[in-house]
Amino acid sequence: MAATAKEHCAWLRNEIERHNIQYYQLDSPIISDAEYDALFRELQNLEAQHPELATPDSPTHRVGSKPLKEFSEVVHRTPMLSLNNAFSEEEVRSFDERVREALETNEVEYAVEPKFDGLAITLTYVDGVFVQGATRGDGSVGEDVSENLRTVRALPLRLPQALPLVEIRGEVLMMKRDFQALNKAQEARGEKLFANPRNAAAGSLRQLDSRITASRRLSFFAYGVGAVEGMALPPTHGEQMAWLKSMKVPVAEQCGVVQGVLGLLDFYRDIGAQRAGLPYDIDGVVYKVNDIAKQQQLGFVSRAPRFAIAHKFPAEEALTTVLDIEVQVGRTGTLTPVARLAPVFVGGVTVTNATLHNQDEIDRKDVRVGDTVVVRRAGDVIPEVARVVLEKRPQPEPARFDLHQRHPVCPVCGSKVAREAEESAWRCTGGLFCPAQRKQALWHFASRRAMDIEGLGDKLVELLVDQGLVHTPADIYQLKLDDLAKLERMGDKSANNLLAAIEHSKKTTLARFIYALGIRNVGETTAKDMARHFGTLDKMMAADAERLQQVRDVGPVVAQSVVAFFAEQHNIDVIAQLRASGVHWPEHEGEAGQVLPLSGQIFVLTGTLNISRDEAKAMLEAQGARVSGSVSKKTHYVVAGAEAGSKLDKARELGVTVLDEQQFLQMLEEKSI
Ligand code: D41
Repeated sequence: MAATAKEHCAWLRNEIERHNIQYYQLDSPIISDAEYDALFRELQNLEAQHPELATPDSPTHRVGSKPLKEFSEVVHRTPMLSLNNAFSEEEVRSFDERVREALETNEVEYAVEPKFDGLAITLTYVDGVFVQGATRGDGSVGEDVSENLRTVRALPLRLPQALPLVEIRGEVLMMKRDFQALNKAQEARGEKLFANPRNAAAGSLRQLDSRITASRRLSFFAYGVGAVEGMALPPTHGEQMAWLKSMKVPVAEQCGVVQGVLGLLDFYRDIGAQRAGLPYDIDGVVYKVNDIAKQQQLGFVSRAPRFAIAHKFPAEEALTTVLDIEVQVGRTGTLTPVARLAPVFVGGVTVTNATLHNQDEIDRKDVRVGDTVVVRRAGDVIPEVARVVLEKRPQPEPARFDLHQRHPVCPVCGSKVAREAEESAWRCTGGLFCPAQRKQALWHFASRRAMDIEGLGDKLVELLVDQGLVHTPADIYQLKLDDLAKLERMGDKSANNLLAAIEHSKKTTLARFIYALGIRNVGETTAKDMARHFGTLDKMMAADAERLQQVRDVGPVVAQSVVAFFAEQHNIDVIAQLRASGVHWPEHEGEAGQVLPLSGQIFVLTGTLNISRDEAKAMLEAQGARVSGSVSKKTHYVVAGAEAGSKLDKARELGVTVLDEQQFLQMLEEKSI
């Protein structure tokens, strides 16, 4: 007898989820992609014909939906902690020692697992149904990526047991084979390639259009349970992971339980040996005290638990040859030597350049063109040349590399290069005449913490300079719709958005404006100090080196850079043009002449506030206060938000006044003028 539509629907769903588990959890697909797609389409058709058969947990919901405008914020029910790292056996031994001492025991049982190189997320199931997924964010607040996670076939849309609440923590990642297939497809479509599986996973998870996420094959592995209601969880981490597995949640096969530090180190070696053959990237292993009650006894330091540690694999190294040594010209003209390398795959990416920092570094390592070198790359760090393999140096020996001999003039603009006494870096003296410096100066000017012109990034600046549309920051404010619409890849809509962003940036602050000028040695903090001290740009421009040094933390070097900057007529002209175009900021008397309500008061912000940190900082600084990152005897006030940690403890220890958010806002209101 033919199965009813309802029965067939159920069979198809079951079959599809079974193949998901085969592919994502067991790493052993038993049907081809085409066969899988056929099952999927059959289910889609059946549900279309019989809408009454659709269920919220059907795999057909994994296709994505309308793009979002932005992700909303999710406050985690319990914070998502971070992990401390150990890079050596010694550090693992001292971790174990600390744990044993705190627990007053001779040997500890540990849960061990691979450390996935993915993105930490939290999943929420209500009454057994997947309702929300969020990124870790800062640990307290993440982004709601539910629509994207719903498309991830590796995670269940319904748990077999319908508990009122289950929170699952884990890592989203992309398997090596899916990453390779994705890049192949990207290449065929002429789209950008991802550097490594982690970037591909991150890029896919943070898509506002979940249909794109659905087209990428993301995987997921759980590493723990958050809040649970409706049952008591088993008392060890290992058993909790086994419970997750019984809930059809993917758990790494390598997870286990070992005894003592020797068990940890065995596991590390074991997984290290398997690493290259695993279907996904891992960057170490994680050790956790197995007994949950003991975990609680150990507690946390700041945001990382004392009961767990990540034991990282060493930075990857690879051999390659130096094809050439070139120089790049930085924003302030610094010439940075860069080794062009024969492409080599290391630490998950293909490396073709490595920084050599400066001449001193080249001398110290004695890197020459033609040398065989060891390149090293760890995590997101810029690749570097670790050392030269002297035995492999070509014969006859290539000459030592002398940057100044090779580049007596700037390779971009041909200006003279110069080096100040006691400085190791050579600089192009061309200033804004040099296109390389001009582009970076413009990019800095527009950047988020400077004038904050959204959409004016490095690519667009490059285009605007190369097309001759923009020479100085003042030219940005003269751009017209016609100029922009002519540019490659710029439609009317983006052109209008950019013009709106430019218009918006005209209203700024003196500190941002000073920072945006890109004066050598004047970073964000110095710019703020200058703005606070002088109150008006004219006063700052009129100050000599001696007056400038009355600003907090300003010494002769910074003062000289400021004097030199304002001594250039060109810079004065650009500033005048900017002001004439409507760039403006509130001016005041300046601290030099007047004391603000919170002058001299040092604040520390900690925990999660309802307003953003940047906002709170700006409000305080506007009243003359300083905001510091750490609590000391000099601190006057600590503002403590939700889940404040060690800084709050320190404040109490030192007897520093602690304000909650409401008291803080009230104080600002009262002190305001
Ligand atoms: O595989 C991982 N990347 C992994 C991450 C793991 N296996 N276990 C983890 N355990 C934790 C604690 C112990 C804090 C619950 C983690 C992470 N945290 C983690 N925290 C932030 C990112 C990842």
